[in-house]
Amino acid sequence: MYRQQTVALIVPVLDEAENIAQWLPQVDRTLVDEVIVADNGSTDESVDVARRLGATAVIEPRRGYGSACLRGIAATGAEILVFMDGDGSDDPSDLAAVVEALDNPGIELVVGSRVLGDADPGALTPVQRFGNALTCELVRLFWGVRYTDLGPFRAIRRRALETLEMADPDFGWTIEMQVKAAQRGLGVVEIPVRRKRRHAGTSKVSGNLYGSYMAGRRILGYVFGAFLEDRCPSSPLATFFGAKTPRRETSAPNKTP
Ligand SMILES: Nc1nc2c(ncn2[C@@H]2O[C@H](COP(=O)(O)OP(=O)(O)OP(=O)(O)O)[C@@H](O)[C@H]2O)c(=O)[nH]1
Ligand SMILES: [Mg+2]
Repeated sequence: MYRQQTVALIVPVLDEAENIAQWLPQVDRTLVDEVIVADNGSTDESVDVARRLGATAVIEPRRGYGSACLRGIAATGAEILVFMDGDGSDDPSDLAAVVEALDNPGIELVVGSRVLGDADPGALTPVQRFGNALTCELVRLFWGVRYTDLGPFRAIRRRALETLEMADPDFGWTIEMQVKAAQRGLGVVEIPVRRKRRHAGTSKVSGNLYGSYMAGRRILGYVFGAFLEDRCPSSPLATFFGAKTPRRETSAPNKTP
């Protein structure tokens, strides 16, 4: 049972003080051993608010969503890691279902799908829905694994995460985890989660065209890059698309020099 293992909730934030004050008190602390707020460069009170409300706050000098997640992982030894957005758009009442799904036999990664769950009006933009559907279809075509979403609310066993050698410092983080899980044949399940609109503050990604464009480019670049590295590793196109996936032969265990 998952509760016999230690659980950390890791939440990357950038200027979300008002939102942290809203969602953090709603986290059922019987479900998680620690809440880690991973901040990189907030100019508001995010760190102070998180600490005051009982979370561990860690500061990552490198910018980017993935960098913050990596810092959060480094700050804990927990055996189960749960990730959630810090703007109040994920619902902490879904936490139990996300972690409990790890109790299903063979499951190592649980992805909370905002497409399968109820999304409040405007919580997922048309661009986000289209980008998600396109990306998931490409992952199905390239690696045969069906996802419906690249949602940030997810849980993974630490030992599985370590095999993925996560590297994306930015918004390629979620797709990197899902593609690598597919490539390595991890046990994956999606469960429905609710998606709300951000509680307060400013969108850094899907709420503006530039953010959406940059995230979309990064995500699709990752998928094509990983596919090319799989199928034709020496192709310069693989580098062009900016894939971060380590080549399989370099990460193969027990390889003699
Ligand atoms: N640590 C860190 N967190 C970030 C960074 N950029 C965004 N975030 C956080 O990542 C989460 C998702 O970013 P959002 O701005 O909500 O992006 P979105 O969900 O696509 O857009 P909206 O919810 O519509 O505003 C939020 O918790 C942000 O605070 C970053 O560079 N570093
Ligand atoms: Mg958001």
